[in-house]
Amino acid sequence: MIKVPFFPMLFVFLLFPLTGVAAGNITTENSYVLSANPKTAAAYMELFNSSSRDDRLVSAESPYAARVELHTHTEDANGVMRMQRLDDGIDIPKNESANLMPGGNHIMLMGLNRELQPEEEIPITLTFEKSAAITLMVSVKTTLSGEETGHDHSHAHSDSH
Ligand SMILES: [Cu+2]
Repeated sequence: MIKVPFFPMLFVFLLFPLTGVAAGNITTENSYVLSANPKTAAAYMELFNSSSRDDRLVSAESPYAARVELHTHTEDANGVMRMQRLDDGIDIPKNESANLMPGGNHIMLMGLNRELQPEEEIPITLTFEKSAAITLMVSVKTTLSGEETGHDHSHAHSDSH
């Protein structure tokens, strides 16, 4: 006689939300948002694919942004870094991470309906080709300008007051 496998129990367990960062086979770490100006911001994070199949981040959205696009940076002939939209999404190979970071791939939030405040958390929903969509709360780090350059500028502003 065949024993009843315990997998159904395991499956039910996995359906419980794990603090909102783990669902399906994609997990996120070290997520944060940098806002360059009142209308745009970029989200960065590490996406880890623990499944046995390649996956892909295909889109993202946030209730605070009119439009969210997946971007990368490419260097043009003059050595100037420019943002470029990734229409095919961002690959997350099996058992590997996709690292979204300043100067590289990022999630671009455009048309913010209000100015983001440092330390607040904003919801971003990620949609994948295969894994279930996840919504995570991403904290806003700073509102430094020039965040898209990938350099860690620490400008000494000479405010006259
Ligand atoms: Cu961008």
